[in-house]
Amino acid sequence: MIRDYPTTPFTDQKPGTSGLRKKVKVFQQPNYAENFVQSVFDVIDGKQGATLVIGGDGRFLNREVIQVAIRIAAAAGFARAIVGRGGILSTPAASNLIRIRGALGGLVLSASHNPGGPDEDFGIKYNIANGGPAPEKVTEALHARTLTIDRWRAVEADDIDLDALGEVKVGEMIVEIVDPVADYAALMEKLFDFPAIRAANLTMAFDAMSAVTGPYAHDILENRLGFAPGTVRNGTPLPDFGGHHPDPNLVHAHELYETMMAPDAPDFGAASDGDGDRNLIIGRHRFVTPSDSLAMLAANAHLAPGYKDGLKGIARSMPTSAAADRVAAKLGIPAYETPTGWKFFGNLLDAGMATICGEESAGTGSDHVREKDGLWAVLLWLNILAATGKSVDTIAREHWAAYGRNYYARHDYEGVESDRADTLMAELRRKLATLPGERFGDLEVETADDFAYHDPTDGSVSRNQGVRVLFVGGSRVVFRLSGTGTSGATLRVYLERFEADAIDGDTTDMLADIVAAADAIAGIVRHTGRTEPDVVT
Ligand code: VG1
Ligand code: CO
Repeated sequence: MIRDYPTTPFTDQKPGTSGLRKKVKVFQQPNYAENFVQSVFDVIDGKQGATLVIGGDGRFLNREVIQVAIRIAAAAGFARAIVGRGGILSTPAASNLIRIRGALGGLVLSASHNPGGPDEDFGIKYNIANGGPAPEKVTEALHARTLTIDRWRAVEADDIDLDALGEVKVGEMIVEIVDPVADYAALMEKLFDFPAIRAANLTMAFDAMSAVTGPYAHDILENRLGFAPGTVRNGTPLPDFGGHHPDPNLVHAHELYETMMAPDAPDFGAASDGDGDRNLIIGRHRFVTPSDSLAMLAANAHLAPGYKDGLKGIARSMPTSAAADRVAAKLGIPAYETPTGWKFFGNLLDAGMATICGEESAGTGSDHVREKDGLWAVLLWLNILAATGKSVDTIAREHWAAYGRNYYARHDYEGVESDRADTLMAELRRKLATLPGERFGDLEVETADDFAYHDPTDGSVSRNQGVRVLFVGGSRVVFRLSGTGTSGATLRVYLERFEADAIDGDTTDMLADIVAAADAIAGIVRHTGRTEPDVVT
């Protein structure tokens, strides 16, 4: 029996950088999640007889929304829903399942690196048949639908047991509960040389941050690769991530950083985020910035079986440092610059134009799925360490000696009043035309613009993707507002300086004049009242 539930629109269901993210309390309003899920199904074609993948990062509300989504999917005509056991699927594992099972798409329930729990964040994202986040034309249609929706439809059925593997029927739809790890781990075994990693006898610390990668890391790192029990820390997914912020950076993964800087540090350290698509890489006594990690992975990827034939191209988001571009130039392959957010890489990957992609926010991945992939990056690093016999520190230093070093940092100003942040950006945009030629200390502005992306595969254009100010000599500052927050605005300021020879500098010292210029240009202190960023990554 299918039942119609009358509803009225919510005006705040516009997807951001990566799906719809709101406070749990917002999602708990009657009809809120239902409206969004129904709106997704209302704007996509081909549901009759199709397969849908559903899974999430295990955060508070995950199971409840999955049960509802199953009933709405059954009413929408799907023939099969594939759901991770316990409602668990990491974002890259969901992407893989969509691809290998020929699904029409998938619902990924996550607010990723945002905190979880009854007073924190929840999120829903729709991924399309290639396994990747829906592109803007889909999210725009979806948003428009949320503004007109007047009913959602669901089959009348009880909740199912999400913890029992196997198949059950909900209405006419088969729900298949699958092991969330098995297919993903098999894919990793194909891409990387597991015997070589095993034989290298490396030591490692992996912080799963009480989020979704725990079961994946236990199976892949400890069971399949033979790392010592205890290698995986915080390996059980918790609905509130143990009260922590599952964002793998030097602030929120501070304990891992301490471990890796200690005299008895293991060879390799890594962490992942809420939904398993990000990675933090820290070698023994050597932190690697995500932008550098992308460049180093690209330069050495051919050492792993999955990439032995080389790369077709490298893509990075605009705020990500240009270190990867230098690798692309040396390899004689194209480099692409896209707006922030993984959805912009999908077309390049589908077209075979890029093999490896990355973002400064600790996201790297390849054409093996259509999402960024935290454990993939960890395994590629391990494969490179095993194949070369070198330490992370040696690989980093040799890389900088060969390519020069892009000193890089991101300063985040969180919880800024939205009006003030908007005013800052508007003022900045107004003065773009007059910035070239202006001097800030020793820095002279060469060009300044508001980044617009012209997708080379489908001709679509995405404007207003961040203000970038380039200085003579290759230094740069980028300003944009976050599209993943759930309260107020977050101003992100991306700072970069290239040095061909001085590779041993201290990042803070090397960026000091650019930090000063950034404030002089944008009036950060004047607009936000903040004299220091909340988070430096
Ligand atoms: C942030 C990052 C961006 C990333 C996005 C989703 O977006 O900057 O690089 O793709 O989060 O990552 P924003 O708009 O807040 O800057 V995740 O791990 O939350 O799916
Ligand atoms: Co994430």
